[in-house]
Parts: sequence; C-alpha cells; structure tokens
Amino acid sequence: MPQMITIDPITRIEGHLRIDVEVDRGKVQNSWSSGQMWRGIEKILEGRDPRDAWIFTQRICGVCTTVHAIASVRAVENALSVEIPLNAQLIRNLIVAAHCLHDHIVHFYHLSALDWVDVVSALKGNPKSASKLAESLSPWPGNSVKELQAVKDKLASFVNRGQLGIFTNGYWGHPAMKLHPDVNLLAVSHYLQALEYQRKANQVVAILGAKTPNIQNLAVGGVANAINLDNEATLNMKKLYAIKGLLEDVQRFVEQVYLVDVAAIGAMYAPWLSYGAGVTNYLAVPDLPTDTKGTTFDLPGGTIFDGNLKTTRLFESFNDPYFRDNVTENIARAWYDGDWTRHPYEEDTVPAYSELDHDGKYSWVKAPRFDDKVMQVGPLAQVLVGYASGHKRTQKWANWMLKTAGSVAGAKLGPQVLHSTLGRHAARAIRAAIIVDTALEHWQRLVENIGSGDTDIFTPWTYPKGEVQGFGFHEAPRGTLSHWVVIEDGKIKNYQCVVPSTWNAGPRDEKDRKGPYEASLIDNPVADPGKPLEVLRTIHSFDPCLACAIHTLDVEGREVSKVQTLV
Ligand code: NFE
Ligand code: MG
Repeated sequence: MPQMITIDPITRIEGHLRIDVEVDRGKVQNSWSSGQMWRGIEKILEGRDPRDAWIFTQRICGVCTTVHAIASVRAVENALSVEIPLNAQLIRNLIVAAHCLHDHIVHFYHLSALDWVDVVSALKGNPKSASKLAESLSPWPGNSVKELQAVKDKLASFVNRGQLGIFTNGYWGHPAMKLHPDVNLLAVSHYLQALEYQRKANQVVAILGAKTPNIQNLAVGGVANAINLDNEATLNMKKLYAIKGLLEDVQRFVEQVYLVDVAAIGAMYAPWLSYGAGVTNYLAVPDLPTDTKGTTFDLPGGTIFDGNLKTTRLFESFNDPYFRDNVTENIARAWYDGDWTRHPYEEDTVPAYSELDHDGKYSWVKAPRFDDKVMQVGPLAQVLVGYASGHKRTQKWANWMLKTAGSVAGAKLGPQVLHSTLGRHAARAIRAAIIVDTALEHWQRLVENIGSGDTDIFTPWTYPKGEVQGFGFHEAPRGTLSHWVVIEDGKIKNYQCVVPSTWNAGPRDEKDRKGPYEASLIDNPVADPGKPLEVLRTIHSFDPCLACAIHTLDVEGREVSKVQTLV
C-alpha cells in the first residue's frame, strides 16, 4: 500500500518548507514541495527610490542578507549603466566570498551533518583510534587524542544529565546511520570546531560591511568604505591584515577539515552517490568580477543540459542577453492570481491563497524556468560548469575530492557521481576551497591597487528621465540569484527577485514538470516511514531557504496542519 508522509515543517533550514512524499515498496514514488509562508518585499519596493532597494531586499532573509544587497545594487547599476571603481568591486567580492564561506561551513556541519552522523554513537568512539584515523587523512591539529577525549567527555555529561542539549531530537540509532563510532566522534568534534570558523568568516563580512547580518557599506555606484591607510576610522592596513588573517584561518579549516570530512563521510555512504540527482539541467552565474565593467570573472557560470558537460555554455558578462532573455517564472501551481509564464520585468505579484491541492495549486513558491527548462541551481551547478569549462581551481579541488573519496571508498570516482545527494555536499566543499583561495587573491589585488594610489570607491551618476530596466545576478551560497528592476523617472515601477531556493524548491509548472527538490526525491529509499531520514538527507543537501524562496510572510499568519514535526 502506498503511504503518504508529510514533513511539515522541515527544520534545520531557513524558513518553512513542507514536503509530501508517497512511499511504496521502501522507495519514494511521488513528491510535492510546498513553501508555506508569504511576505511582500517586492510590493513594498514599488514607488521607492532604487537607491534604497538593497536595504529592503536584504531583509528578505536572515541567512543570506548580504546576497540580496549585492544583487540589488548590481541590478540598479545595470539599469543606469554605472561602472563601479575597482576597489568597490574587490571589497564587494571579499564580502560575498566571506559570507559564502560562513554559509557553506554552517550548512555542512550545523544544518546537515547530523543527517549522516550519529551523535549518540560517538559516545562509543575511541579517542585514540579516532585520532589515528584522522591523522592518516589530515594534518589538522584539532584531531588530537586529548581534543577528542574532551569532546567525548562533554557528550557523556550531556547524556548523563538525561539531555543532549543542542543535539536533542536527532534520529539517533536509525538504520540508515552507517558510520563507525570513531568517525562519529570525529565529526561531532568538528561540528563544535566549525562554530569557531564560521564566525571567523563572518567577522570578515562585519569588518568590511560594518555589520552582519545586513551589511551597511553598499551604495548604488560603489561602496561606502572610505580608504585611508593613515586613519584609524577608515579601511586601513590594520583592518586589511585582520581580514587576511581570518581568511587564512578559514582556508586551513576548509582544506584540513571540511574537505576531508566530506570526502571521508561521503565515501562511507557511497550508495548516496547514486540517489538524489533529480533535475540534471544546471544553471550558475559567473561571479567575483575582476574588472570594473563585470566582463571578466574568477568564478565561471553558465548552463548545462541533460547532465551532459559537453553542452556547457558560459555567461560572459553582467549584461549577457543569454541570461537576460531566458529567465521566466510560472505560477500555474503557485498561490498567485493566474497561471501565466512571464519574464521578471513583466511579472506582477498578486497573492491568491487556496487549499493545498496536489493536483492544483500547492505552494507560495513560483516555478522559475530557463529557456523553458527546469534547472537545478547551487554549488553543484557552479562546480560542474567550472569543471566542464576547464576552470583550473575547480578542476584542482574537484579532482582532489574525487580522488580522496575514491581512495577511502576503494573505487574510482568520476565527475558523474556528483549528480547526486552527496554530490551537492561535495560540490559545496569544493566551492568553499575555490572561493577562499580566490578571496585571498582578491585581497592581494585590493592591497596592490590601494598601494598604487587608487582610493576611489564611488562613481557618481544621475537618474535618466523615463523608463529604464536592469538586472543583477549573484552566485549566492544556494545558487543563482537575480534581481530585476524597472525604473521610471527615478522610482521603482516593478521589482522581482528570482532566488536560488525558488529555482530548487519550486512546484510543478503548467506542463506538470516537477521542480528540482521534487524530482530529486523520486526513488530515494525510506527504511522507516515513521522516521524519513532519507528524505531529509536529499532535501538538506540543497540547503533550502524558504524565506528567500518566497520573500513573503503571511500577514494573517495562516496556520497549516502539522502532520509531523521532525528534526
Ligand atoms: Ni535565504 Fe538565499 C542564498 C538567496 S536562497 S539563503 O544563498 O538568494 O535560496
Ligand atoms: Mg520572486
């Protein structure tokens, strides 16, 4: 008998996501992804000054505030044809790189590792053999017997007091948990250490952005970081060297802990390299621009269709018509008035809630499409585009990952294994390594540019009369983010955000094609329908953020039925 399992809300994510799966013969046969809340940022922006849009849009989400600020200023600058100074470009790049490092570390350790790591089993780990295993894989000084013993003692004291503190409510002892107690002990100790390193990355955002979450230093036309090496209050060598030190600490953690953990844990769960592919059309946008116009980038972006790396086509600039002309959103199955497919410049936002109906409308999330195709976005898309296009850093770290995981698993792994649930985790770690290396290089460029006497941070501009439109994209931690703005006589006429989690969490469309979350769940095993851990594994691998996906919160606070509340 098929069984319907509802997980509502899915937690250890940002926002409110409901997943329904139909399970039969131990496997998922059908699935629905539903965003369960609504806000109105895009409506709030209508009629306002486009210079303020970045401040509003970064309130879309409590997790990725920065990314909406960046996409917004890029969109308005694109509409006004404003070119920003090199210092501004590099300062923005350092902020988005650091934000992304914080985000990827938090995602792996704090939001998803406990789908794979059994905290209670770590109590049976042996600090001596765990340390020996770790030292065979990495020079990280935090893997000592003493360190691991301390973590084990801390865990034991939680359990002896009858509570696991932050680790309460996990699926401990679930049959799908497969790691050796020593590996669980190591992973729990890295979970705690990761808290320190995500903070270091975020400190970089705070130093340059003046505050985090919700940076304060942007302006349409540049940044507001005055540069004067002889002044305590401005961006000076002291602050620049603090940033360098923090990034180097994070780089060591990424190389010696994060990458190694993902490779080793991934290898120990090898069957998950064949579940969860779902949609294998991929979309990523280029980022970390190296010039003032946005025509050269250190992170490539583009499209891949049907999982075929030979189809890779790159986006060339912040103005590329291949991106601009191919994005649409469809609302046939989403709670908005109508059933249209429209380009973001042409969209309107008219909420129309009705009951959740699997055969009709069932989500607040729209269904974005690229050239009428369902696309998966996120680190995997970006890494595959980089790998296929010969991007050196991507190839270096992706090959490292495949080789290391392969040697632990005792198998030869090629890039095709990345189309999977674990592939998304691997890609996020690979991307963190690429980004921290690139950030340090951009730090060097910034210091050299300032050293050459350039302290320019802002390009003055004025609003044109009449109507102009622009788009800005950013490869955010969860994937391709784009903001679209129509400006009339210096006021916002229309504003649309097409967000990474919207691409991935979106519902079916007018042709009944499933979105990426939905498609990725088909054929996932489910050992115990009362504890659908495997469903969480695949959904968490995307790093869902529903606040972003819907950028809207029901003002009437409509309650939806909670069938099951799980970790
Ligand atoms: Ni709210 Fe976000 C990112 C954006 S979402 S976390 O990354 O944009 O999908
Ligand atoms: Mg939107």
